[in-house]
Amino acid sequence: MAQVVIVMGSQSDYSLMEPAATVLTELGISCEVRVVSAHRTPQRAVELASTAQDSGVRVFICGAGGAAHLAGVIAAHTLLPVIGVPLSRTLGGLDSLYATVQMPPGIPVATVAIDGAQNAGLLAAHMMALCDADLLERLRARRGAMAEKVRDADDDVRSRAPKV
Ligand code: RP5
Repeated sequence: MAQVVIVMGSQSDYSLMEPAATVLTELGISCEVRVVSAHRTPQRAVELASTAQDSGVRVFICGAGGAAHLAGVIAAHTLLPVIGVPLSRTLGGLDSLYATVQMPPGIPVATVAIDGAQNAGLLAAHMMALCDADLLERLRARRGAMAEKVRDADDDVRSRAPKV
């Protein structure tokens, strides 16, 4: 199995969750994308979560909208780290945000922003970089490139701004 499993509650969530797969792939981390629902296929959710560690999975990323129990159900059945992505499917995503972030004590879910799938992918990469020096270097390079873009933008607006 892949190092990171990206799970979503419905195929209709795919476009919002794709950035997690994109960033992981850019960083050379293998990921598998699954549709498994905490409500509609609860047994499959339990089976996926409870067998993942022995299959070599290192991190779960779980995205769902509405009454989003997916990340919590996965977290309840594994000791792997679980990153939750609240999705803006209804109520602007606030329902999903609260459902994902407000886990009761004992079962943690590291929740990113509403529709924050890219950051979920990056956070998973940071976790994996704890014991992967090459990956750490790739993450450093990515940050360097990001900073360079901001410096270029700064130069650009400063050169174009009206002057007295
Ligand atoms: C949630 O219900 C899914 O994660 C999705 O965000 C939402 C709607 O699902 P569909 O009705 O589009 O399948 O469980």
